[in-house]
Amino acid sequence: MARYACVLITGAAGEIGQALIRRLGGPDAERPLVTLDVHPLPAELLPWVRQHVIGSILDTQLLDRLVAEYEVDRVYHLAALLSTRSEFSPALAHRVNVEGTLNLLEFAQKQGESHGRPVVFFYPSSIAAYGLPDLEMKQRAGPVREEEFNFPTTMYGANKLYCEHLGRYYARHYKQLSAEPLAGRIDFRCLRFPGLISAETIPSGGTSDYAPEMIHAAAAGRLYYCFVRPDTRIPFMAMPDAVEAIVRLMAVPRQALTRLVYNVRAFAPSAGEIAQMVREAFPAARIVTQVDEKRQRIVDSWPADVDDSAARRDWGHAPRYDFISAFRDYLIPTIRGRYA
Ligand code: AKB
Repeated sequence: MARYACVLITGAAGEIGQALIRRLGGPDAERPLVTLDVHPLPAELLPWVRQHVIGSILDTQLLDRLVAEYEVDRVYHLAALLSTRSEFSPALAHRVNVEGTLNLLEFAQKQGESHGRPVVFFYPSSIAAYGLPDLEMKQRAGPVREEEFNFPTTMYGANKLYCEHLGRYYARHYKQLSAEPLAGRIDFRCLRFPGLISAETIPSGGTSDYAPEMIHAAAAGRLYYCFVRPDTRIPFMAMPDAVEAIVRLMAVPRQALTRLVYNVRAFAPSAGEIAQMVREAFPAARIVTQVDEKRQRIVDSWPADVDDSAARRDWGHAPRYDFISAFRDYLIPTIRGRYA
């Protein structure tokens, strides 16, 4: 069977997946995209990919078939259950988020061995990997560096932090006692994303979802019950900047990277400031605070902001959108078109 050098994207039907396909796929794509998800891709994305496989990252036979069929030299492993969803089904979350990632790392290792060079592996971690002990510390901590407060309070956060370590193991120490020479270790690269806001898609199952949900509800003329207090603050980033960050990180020569895991962020408004911005854009917006104590506790454990200076220094992370321009130049015009 023909083998193509290509890119594998898991979780391709999710928010980041769809945005990444539009950026990496299509007729001018450097490498064809093979995508994998338990859900079908939206029909308009099918021309952008070589093949969309409907299946699970837990299906190792399926992954073995992909190893045999394709020469994958880049993996974007996006599939995961997000933080709120994971709290309802922690054991399932562990299977999907941890065993699934282990399966993909094994897949990438086998691919690298069979074609004699390391597969470049992108893994999206999250601010959920942090856990601050209380609100006072959240206010005092300032922008948090990668190695600080690594005490997640959610299954999802624990999964993300552990999978960062798994990535480090596969990149630096895999089978260190084995006598057989290794053809190449995985080139593991990871971003700790803040909350992401897309104008094109609506997230599901996350705890940072109050921001995108508020905006999409206002544009659609729907009442929105915001599940966190107005003073709640975490970092965010517009989806095009998240995709740009992934593309930049993946393009940089390995020697330029001083770490495996990088914080990224663009702005850090409170929920009240987001609501204010939404009301200015959509004067008829109806936003009512109805705190969900459990989800509030999760967001309260996440940092009010993160320090992304390593990403800026090492590979030029430079988000195009700040809080105001994200609304003015990206969210409002695109979302207006969507609900017109
Ligand atoms: C979530 O809320 O679970 C995600 C995240 C912050 O990683 N959006």
